[in-house]
Amino acid sequence: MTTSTTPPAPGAGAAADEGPIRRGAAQRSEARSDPRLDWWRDARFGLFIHWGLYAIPAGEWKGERIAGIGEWIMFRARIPVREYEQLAKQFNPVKFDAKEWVGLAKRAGQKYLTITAKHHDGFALYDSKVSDYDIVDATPFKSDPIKELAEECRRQGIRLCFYYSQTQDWHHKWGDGNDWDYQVPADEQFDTYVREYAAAQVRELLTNYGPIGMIWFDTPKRMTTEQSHFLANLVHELQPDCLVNGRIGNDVGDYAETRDNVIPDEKVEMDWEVPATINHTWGFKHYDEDWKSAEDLIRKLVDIASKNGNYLLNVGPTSEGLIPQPSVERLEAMGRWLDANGESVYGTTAGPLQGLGWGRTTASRRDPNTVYLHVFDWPADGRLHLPSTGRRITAAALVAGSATLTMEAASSGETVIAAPAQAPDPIDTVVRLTLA
Ligand code: H79
Repeated sequence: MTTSTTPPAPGAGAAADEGPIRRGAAQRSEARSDPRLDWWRDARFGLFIHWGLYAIPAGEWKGERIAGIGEWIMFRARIPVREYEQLAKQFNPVKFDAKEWVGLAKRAGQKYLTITAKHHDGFALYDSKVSDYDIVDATPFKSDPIKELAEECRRQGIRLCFYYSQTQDWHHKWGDGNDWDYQVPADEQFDTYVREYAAAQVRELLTNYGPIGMIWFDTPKRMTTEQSHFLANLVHELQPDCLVNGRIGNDVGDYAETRDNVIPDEKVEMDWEVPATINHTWGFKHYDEDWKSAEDLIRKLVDIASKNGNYLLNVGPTSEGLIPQPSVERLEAMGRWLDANGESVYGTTAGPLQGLGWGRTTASRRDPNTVYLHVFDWPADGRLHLPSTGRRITAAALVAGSATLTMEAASSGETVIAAPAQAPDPIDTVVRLTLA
């Protein structure tokens, strides 16, 4: 493991995904062994859920399709607060089934679930006592889906995590971002919003739903270093093991976040995660039907793992509470692949060979003698040419089905692995190497 990428420092800019990777405390060397992150490093794969009032317009406002990501419709169409908040009266997700959602994450092989407790529109998807703008007080549904998800996650062994938009709140007059209803809040007003309102909601989320894996903050924008520390400290006071992602801002998080949907070109020597969509939106849009294939998603997961990252893959349920079927099918296909090949992803870190044309490598975090080859492009002659890892290989075997493969050392220092003529798995055939 000689190569590493040092990502450029994060910009001070506005967009969530400005700069290639938003760093956190994770970049500091002592953080790399912080055992609080062990479950998350082992997990490699999580489910993101963007769900809120924006699922009702689903990308369309007053007969017009609004460009951009679905959960941004209030901003893009400059919908006045008094008008947008009326959507709450229609939010009645009678088909919501916590067991089904958590079961999907489970079947997909995802180990954590991060749901929007509050997105930029300010609507709380849980029973908040510091606001009436929440699913229990403002909707005919009148019940708290987060409570049900917390219970199901506990039952099914999935870590529950919360997305919380700490900077932007287009409903709160001192939150950031709504310049069509409100004056831009003064620094003291924004500070009051962060320290009183956002903090009170974060406190509720960490007090009322049992152990929480992580709080996923977003778009740090105008957050000061003091404000970032204030919220991160609050999280850690309430639940010391709860992680804070890099978008808390000012390098205060426990791990780094890349830009939305952007996978780094090279391995990154810190704890990091890619938040990503299966189609192009986070919140449900009824006409976004451009879904990435299962093959693409599986290879992205492996690509990310091979560079030491986590994949947080999103679904946007409908206002009725259903996860779109194309998302379900793709996640299930990923789960089937992971059922057979999971040992090459879970509990792994970046592999010793980077920049391979035909595939990727991962390495066990616990067993220094186990390396995995992920073969995306199967060699036409069935002979896999492996550059030297610098270590002697004592055995090679397929992970799925466990057939042993024969090897020969080539004069170039390469190892040639004799493999079946046809790719056993056209998406990614995994070979386990045992090193001396
Ligand atoms: O929650 C998801 C996004 O809503 C959030 N991050 C992910 C995880 C996010 N917040 N901000 N951004 C992403 C950057 C968004 C920029 C855009 Fe736009 C929103 C591009 C189009 C709509 C801002 C508003 C720039 C043009 C219009």
